[in-house]
Amino acid sequence: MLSIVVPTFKEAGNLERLAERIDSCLSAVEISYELIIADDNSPDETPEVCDRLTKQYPLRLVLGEGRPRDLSLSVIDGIRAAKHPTILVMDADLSHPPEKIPEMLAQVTANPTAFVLGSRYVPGGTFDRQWSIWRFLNSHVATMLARPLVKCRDPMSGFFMFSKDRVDVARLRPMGYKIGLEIMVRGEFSEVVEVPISFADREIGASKMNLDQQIKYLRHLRRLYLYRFGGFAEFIHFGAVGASGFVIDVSCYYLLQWFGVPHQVARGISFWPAVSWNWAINRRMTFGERERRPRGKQWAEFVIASLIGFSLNWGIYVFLTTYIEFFDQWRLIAFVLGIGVASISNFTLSTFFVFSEKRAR
Ligand SMILES: Nc1nc2c(ncn2[C@@H]2O[C@H](COP(=O)(O)OP(=O)(O)O)[C@@H](O)[C@H]2O)c(=O)[nH]1
Ligand SMILES: [Mg+2]
Repeated sequence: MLSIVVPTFKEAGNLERLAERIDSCLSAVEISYELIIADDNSPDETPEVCDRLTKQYPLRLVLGEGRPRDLSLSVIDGIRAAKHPTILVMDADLSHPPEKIPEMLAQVTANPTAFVLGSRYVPGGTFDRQWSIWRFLNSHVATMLARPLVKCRDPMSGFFMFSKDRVDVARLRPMGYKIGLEIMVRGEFSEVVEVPISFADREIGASKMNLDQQIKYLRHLRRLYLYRFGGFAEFIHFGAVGASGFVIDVSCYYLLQWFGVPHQVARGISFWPAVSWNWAINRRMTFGERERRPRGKQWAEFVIASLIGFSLNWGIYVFLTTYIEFFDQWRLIAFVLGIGVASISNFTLSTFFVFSEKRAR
């Protein structure tokens, strides 16, 4: 009672071996299944090969329509088309060993609320050691970035199984490659169970992973962090952007003086590149999921919000150090309090006014 969804793009050369290996290990233990090839209109022999395989195996071809090609969206097409209550997703290139499917199915059967993941990074799991240092680093960093979102060792894995009723497919909003991560984060699972796998490098065809996909992954991550941590994720991001603006501010301040500009004037000028930088990055990234509005007006609003923040920052410092003995002795505390209140004010004004458009989830 298993629906196997395989996203494909230009995998004609792998399909026969894939179908054959899946069938031989599932018929041996009498697991009934369907194999859904979720293809994105590959410009190769995929339709012909599928036609031929349909006569031999319980295989169906589902084609992506009316959207740019996207691995995750193809998997969603496949899940929608699935007839059985349990879904398995795997790659077509035989990186994922079909022989592990019975073990994964046993786990889902034992606990239907679990998300079962084929994992390279638990004891017993392996991957091809021929990975270049670049590929290894890349995968490692990508994995670290996803760790706060899910409790598992291999959140990047594309080999996973779950009960369909744990996920509201209409609410998934993935992009790019990491559909497993998307489902883990947005589905209702009691736990992630990792089954060790030996990940093999593909022998036929080529990988479609590229820089474009990696940038998509970062955007996808941001979306998931917002979903999981909401405004708090925005606040942290906003703070990091603020810190980078501070660096620009200080650099300009010194650079201008180096060119002979008096320090009071330098202070007045350096604010502008810093605040413009903060505005631009917040517009593109921190609040990038929100609808955009015309630049000029929004920039002016952000400047006003920042000036209010700066006045608060300065006012608090002067007030505390002038009227309260304690703060006059511990000026740094007054300094930090000023920055703290100003950050909250800046963030509040930004989130409710300057970038007030509703966030898409
Ligand atoms: N439908 C669909 N499948 C894709 C797309 N890109 C990759 N795939 C499939 O997703 C699986 C994993 O892709 P692969 O290129 O092997 O990525 P890698 O394992 O990270 O190198 C393979 O079965 C690919 O054919 C796409 O844009 N659309
Ligand atoms: Mg692959």
